[in-house]
Amino acid sequence: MIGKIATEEHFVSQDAKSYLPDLGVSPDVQRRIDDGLDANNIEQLRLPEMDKHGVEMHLVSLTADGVQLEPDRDKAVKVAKLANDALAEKFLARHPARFACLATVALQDPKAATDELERAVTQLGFKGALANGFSNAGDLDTGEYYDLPKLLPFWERVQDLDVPFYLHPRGPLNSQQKIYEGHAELLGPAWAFGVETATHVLRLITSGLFDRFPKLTVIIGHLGEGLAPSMWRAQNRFNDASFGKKLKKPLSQYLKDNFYITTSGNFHTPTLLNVIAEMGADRVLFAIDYPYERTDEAVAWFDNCAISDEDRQKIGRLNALRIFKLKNRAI
Ligand code: GRE
Ligand code: ZN
Repeated sequence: MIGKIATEEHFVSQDAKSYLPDLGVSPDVQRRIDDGLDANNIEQLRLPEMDKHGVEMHLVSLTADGVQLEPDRDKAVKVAKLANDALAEKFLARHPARFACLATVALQDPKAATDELERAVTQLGFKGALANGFSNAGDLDTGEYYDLPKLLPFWERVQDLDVPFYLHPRGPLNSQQKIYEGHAELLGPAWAFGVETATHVLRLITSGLFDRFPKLTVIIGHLGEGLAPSMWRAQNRFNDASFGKKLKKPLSQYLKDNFYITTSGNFHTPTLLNVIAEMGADRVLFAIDYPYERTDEAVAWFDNCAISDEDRQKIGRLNALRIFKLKNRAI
């Protein structure tokens, strides 16, 4: 398929390099993530790879853990602004037809994050925001999840601006890694990223956030971080054990009404078919997870997987045009 739009693609900015998790990435991945530091590398590495595989656009975001890892609120706010400026200058200004941007927001400071989201969308032309999981606030043992009441004005602004918010994974707080002891291989994207993000999503839903802001749109990657096949059971037990929490709709209905799920780093047809069955093809977006995943592998799978051509067009391009309000250029 030509004209694919990939929606969870990453870069790193100079000031956010220190927030990269130590996950032992290969020199090749390192070289590719570094392209955000040097605009020429975007032309030498990223764009040729996109061209070769029919990827028209990357929705680019600051890679994990990003400013979410910065416990100093003021510093997090500053680094977020600098990252957004670097993204605008190095990607968007130079190649506006090939890149669209998701803003970094320092949610340690909800007011500053709200202002920065507004600046990024209205002044820089960004299409939404992305955060890498909970924010450290004050120190590295303090994690703030986004169902906290102080985040409500931020969510209200996300809804008012009518832009999506991408909840990208990060690993669990240091104090909550007991279950991974002796299993560092499970702490990162292999497992813990998904558990952390799926639980965060359920916190958002059961907090009533989407009853308050029914038009909010949240995107999650990795074919739903395991959520889609778990919703029936979660609902069944939630009915008996909701601890007084009252929601207007079943849990799975919020997933259908308020969430989009991307294919980032999960190129597996049975899982995709399950997500389509639970959510509908209008709620699924193509993503690679550049540079952590290989474009050739993602595309060889997506272009040939057993879905209808109509669904492939929706997932590969049309849904992204709609929700990010991108210009539909002739392809
Ligand atoms: C990701 O963005 O999903 C990711 C990282 C770091 C390592 C691996 C990975 O941010 O998949
Ligand atoms: Zn990613």
